[in-house]
Amino acid sequence: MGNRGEPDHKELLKTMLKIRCFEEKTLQLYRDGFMQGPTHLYIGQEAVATGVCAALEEGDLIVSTHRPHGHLLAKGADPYRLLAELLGRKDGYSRGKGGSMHNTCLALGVLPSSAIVGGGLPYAVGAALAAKLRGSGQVVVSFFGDGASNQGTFHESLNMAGIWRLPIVFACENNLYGSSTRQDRATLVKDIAQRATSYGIQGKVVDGNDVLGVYGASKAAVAAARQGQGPTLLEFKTYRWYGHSTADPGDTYRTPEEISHWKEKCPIKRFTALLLDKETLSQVEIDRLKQEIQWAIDEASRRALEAPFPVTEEALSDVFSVEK
Ligand SMILES: Cc1ncc(C[n+]2csc(CCOP(=O)(O)OP(=O)(O)O)c2C)c(N)n1
Ligand SMILES: [Mg+2]
Repeated sequence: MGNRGEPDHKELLKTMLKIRCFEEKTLQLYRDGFMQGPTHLYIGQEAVATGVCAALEEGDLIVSTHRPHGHLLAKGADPYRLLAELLGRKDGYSRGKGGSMHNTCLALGVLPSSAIVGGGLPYAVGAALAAKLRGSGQVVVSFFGDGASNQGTFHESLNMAGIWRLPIVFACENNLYGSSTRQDRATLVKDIAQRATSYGIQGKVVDGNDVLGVYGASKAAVAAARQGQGPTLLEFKTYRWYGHSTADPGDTYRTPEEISHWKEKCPIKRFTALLLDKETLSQVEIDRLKQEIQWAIDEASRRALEAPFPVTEEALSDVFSVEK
């Protein structure tokens, strides 16, 4: 998969299926009592992480959020190491001490993610400034939600990235809710992308359930960033199928009609229909792909459940702030 010419459609489907399958496994592990705390599922939003990351070059960087699994997998994370982290095992990306929301893999260009809503934007801007000063040619993507766009950090970050024309793409995943608050109760502008105007940068609304549309918009924004034209704010309209986290049933503030309306717009179903229609892949090939991914995730989960926990003696190593 590259960002020159057309993306590899089979790879795009594979990545979306991998994220879906991984998240279904995560939910099962949570329900079976193997995880220490709730986690935020990405099901329904797969096209965003997949399309955005497919538009990046290998050395480019991402900063994720409290809903990070999809972003990491799309950037090439190993499902085994990610599941190991979710289960608190020492093979995890943060050696079992970070859990779902704190995964880092510098080799893959995944900078530390944070549970602080809007907390990732300023250091994504810092990373973009570093890339510019070093002349590394890297582009940074900062993922965040609609809720985060009301944090001060969002506004300061867009302003600073704009005036310094930094190589960054702001990827806002508008899934209609910040926890249980509907976006239009918290934000009066119709489109969050409109806010780009305030900072003199480009803003664009994108159908976040259309992986090719996500890819196309991201590719253009990444190219502009790399060529020194500064940042773009992309707003991806999408929806999370499950509750805010596994601790939230998600059905007290959303109607069944709304949920089923968005399930109809499933990004995987939609892309699969397109591939079948264009005869890029046959139903048999798609079924085989799904089966292979399911086997790989089952195997990753089996290994992660057997993997050792970190030893007590290492409880304080790699921890940068310890209360005395
Ligand atoms: C600064 C801060 N405020 C509040 C919270 C609690 N919180 C966690 S996620 C969340 C909602 C975030 O909504 P959004 O940015 O739209 O992301 P989504 O969960 O929809 O992906 C809130 C309020 C937090 N983690 N950090
Ligand atoms: Mg949201």
